[in-house]
Amino acid sequence: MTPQPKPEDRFSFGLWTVGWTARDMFGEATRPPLDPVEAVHRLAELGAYGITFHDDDLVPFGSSDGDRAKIITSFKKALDETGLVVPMVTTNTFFHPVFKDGAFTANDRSVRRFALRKILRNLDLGAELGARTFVFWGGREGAESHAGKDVRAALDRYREGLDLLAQYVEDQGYGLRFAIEPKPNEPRGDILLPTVGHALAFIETLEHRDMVGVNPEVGHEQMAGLNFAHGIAQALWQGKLFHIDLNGQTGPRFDQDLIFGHGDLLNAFALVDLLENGGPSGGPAYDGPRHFDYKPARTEDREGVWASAAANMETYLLLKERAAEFRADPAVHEALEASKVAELSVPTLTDTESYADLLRDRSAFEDFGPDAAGHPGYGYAHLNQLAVRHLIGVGK
Ligand code: GLT
Ligand code: MN
Ligand code: MN
Repeated sequence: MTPQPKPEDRFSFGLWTVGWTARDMFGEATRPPLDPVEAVHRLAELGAYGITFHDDDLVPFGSSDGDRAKIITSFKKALDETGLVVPMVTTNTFFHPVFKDGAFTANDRSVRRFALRKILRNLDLGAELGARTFVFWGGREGAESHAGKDVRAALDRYREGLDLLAQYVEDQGYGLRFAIEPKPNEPRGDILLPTVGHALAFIETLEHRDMVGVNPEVGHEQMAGLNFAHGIAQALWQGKLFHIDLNGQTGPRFDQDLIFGHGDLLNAFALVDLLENGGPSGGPAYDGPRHFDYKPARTEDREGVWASAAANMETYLLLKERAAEFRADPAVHEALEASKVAELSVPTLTDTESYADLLRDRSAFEDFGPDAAGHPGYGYAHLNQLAVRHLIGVGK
């Protein structure tokens, strides 16, 4: 039986994903523009619960106030008709030529002031539509040259901008949280805050650090050769996984934005297992939206777009089923035991011990047998093969 997505699964899609007309660096659009109202209806029919957008995805850049109001009204009507929600909103600070050197970190100060105004206006819209998360993807915040960008000054300006926006959200009582989306490169040669780790470290320097977390994207970490599930585990560990962009990528290369699971499937399995079963008592470790940020391939027509949207959700649900079976399998329990996985949760010193006690403990060093302790294997190969068997569907 193929699992059917339901609103409780909390699947959401960017309007720019299913709405992508497939114009790329090398060729014209292969699909006509998609009306946001139609996107809302089709996504609701497919079982999604949410839709997200950049200001300019919904209201074209430069629209008059009158047109803007009309577009927002018809979009809200579609939301009311379908029950679809807007869990997240983001701002386009990368498409227009004015942002070619960045938004928060453009060398030109007037561009930075314009960017802040554009974002402030979009914060109002996000709050009006009930969004809980506001994403910042700094695609143009970066450089191709060495001396042209003072990185430390750029980080000062990035922080200044986020501090100002967070203060605004707090003063307005919007209840929005910010999520920074890292990416190592593309469109800039090098982008600032290139990985989850860089973003987490930067967040700690912010004035309103409690309301700022990360929005990691599968492909972006994998472009940098990193283990996505590990990055997510650290973000969870630091209480900073505010949102997530699910898609597929096959190793370090350009940003492929494939359907979720259509890249590194084993890491996608590890990720779903972590999100769904990695909580303290074996339940979900993350309760936010499962947001798909992919690009329907240029080869797909409109129906292919909806098939690909459905494929994202189906893959997630199938992996969730396989992960539940993996966790319930007695052979897996035995293997976890043999690999001493639970022992890692036991603190290395007891809570009454100090380093002085450790220094006095002869069994920890003088009488310890490193050769004997270094002898047995950990059995990870067997454990991983059990995961592969479950993933392939022959685990039972
Ligand atoms: C852009 C980017 C995505 C970001 C979006 C949010 S826009 O398409 O490639 O990864 O999530 O700004
Ligand atoms: Mn991407
Ligand atoms: Mn993304």
